[in-house]
Amino acid sequence: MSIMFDSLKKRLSETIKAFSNKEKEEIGNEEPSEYNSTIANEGGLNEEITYNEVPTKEESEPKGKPDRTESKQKVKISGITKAKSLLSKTVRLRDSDIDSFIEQVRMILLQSDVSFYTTEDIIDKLENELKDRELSKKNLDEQLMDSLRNAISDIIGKEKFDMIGYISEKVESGIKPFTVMFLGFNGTGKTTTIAKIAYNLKLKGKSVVLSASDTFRAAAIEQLDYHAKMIGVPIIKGNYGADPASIAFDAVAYAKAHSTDCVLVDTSGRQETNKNLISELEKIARISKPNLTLFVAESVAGSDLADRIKEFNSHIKIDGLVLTKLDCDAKGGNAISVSRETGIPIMMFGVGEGYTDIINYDPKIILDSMT
Ligand SMILES: Nc1nc2c(ncn2[C@@H]2O[C@H](COP(=O)(O)OP(=O)(O)OP(=O)(O)O)[C@@H](O)[C@H]2O)c(=O)[nH]1
Ligand SMILES: [Mg+2]
Repeated sequence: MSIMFDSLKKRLSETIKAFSNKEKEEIGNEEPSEYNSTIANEGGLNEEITYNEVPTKEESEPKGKPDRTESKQKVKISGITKAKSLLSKTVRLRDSDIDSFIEQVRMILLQSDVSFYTTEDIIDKLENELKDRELSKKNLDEQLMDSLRNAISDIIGKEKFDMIGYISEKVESGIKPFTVMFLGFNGTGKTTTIAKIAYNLKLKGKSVVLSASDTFRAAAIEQLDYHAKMIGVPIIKGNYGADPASIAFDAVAYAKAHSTDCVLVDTSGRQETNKNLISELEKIARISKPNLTLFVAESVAGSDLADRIKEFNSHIKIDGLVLTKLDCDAKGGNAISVSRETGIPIMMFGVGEGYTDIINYDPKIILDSMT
């Protein structure tokens, strides 16, 4: 099962195609003498404009942050240059055209739940990529897409994360048991993610014990028990209503007694606003002393996800995020911006309901899924 940001990918590529076709058409159809008046009209300028030679690099170099309004007042391409541009294989986009293209990209990103600040950062970088650049007419759309990829890549970075490798290394370096606690809102995929990680750890030869510390939700214990049996790992469980921290304590004690490599602690879903449930979580963390705390969130969550995680993180330090349900036609925005907004790295993606439907975080996957 692969990640699908289908609608975002489709919208971005359609926008880029339409824009580059329009540009190519205009370049092809315009006569040099008419070109300048088109620019004047598009810029909304009523005054008469004298067309000068193309400014030198020094002249056109923006001082500090580029002022779009100011740059619109300048007409960059003379009749002579346009004639050259008709013949040449390259084109330099007009500021007004870059503006309208960028505006469309901005809308698509915002509507796909990329946060406001991250969107603005991507837009700034895209603007810098496109401004004053000679682009080849032949594959204009590919170059625009490359520019967008570069802009997004700057935001999401290049670092991958290998969860199973990371845990294995820690265990081998003597941190044993290595305890991972899972938390998050209701129904985001915590228990399923635990099962997936247990399955993959076992596959890599690591021993695992599960802690059924969701003693609250109906059937939560049976759900984890079912996975434990399917995967073939032990589970420590109590009764419903039992103290979840004491179950986690028992699981860690079991791991110590049996020389088990990892303890995976399930917890019940909760909202960041519920003080009692948050303090219950603090107690589980205090008693089980997790080496890693993972927040499991749905990639389909809205654009307020980062703020909600930050609130959670102010009570319990979250080391990493797992974004689930990326197979459910997620808008994709959270995968781009949630890490930057919260300062917490995404470590894994859930991409289905099966044990193998989990993949390590890799920024290239995000880029390939949306551009
Ligand atoms: N399509 C898809 N479904 C998922 C994924 N992860 C979990 N699910 C499904 O989401 C539903 C909820 O998963 P759980 O693992 O029970 O979620 P939870 O966070 O433990 O839920 P609570 O304990 O009730 O808070 C189940 O039907 C899972 O099969 C995923 O990556 N993709
Ligand atoms: Mg659960």
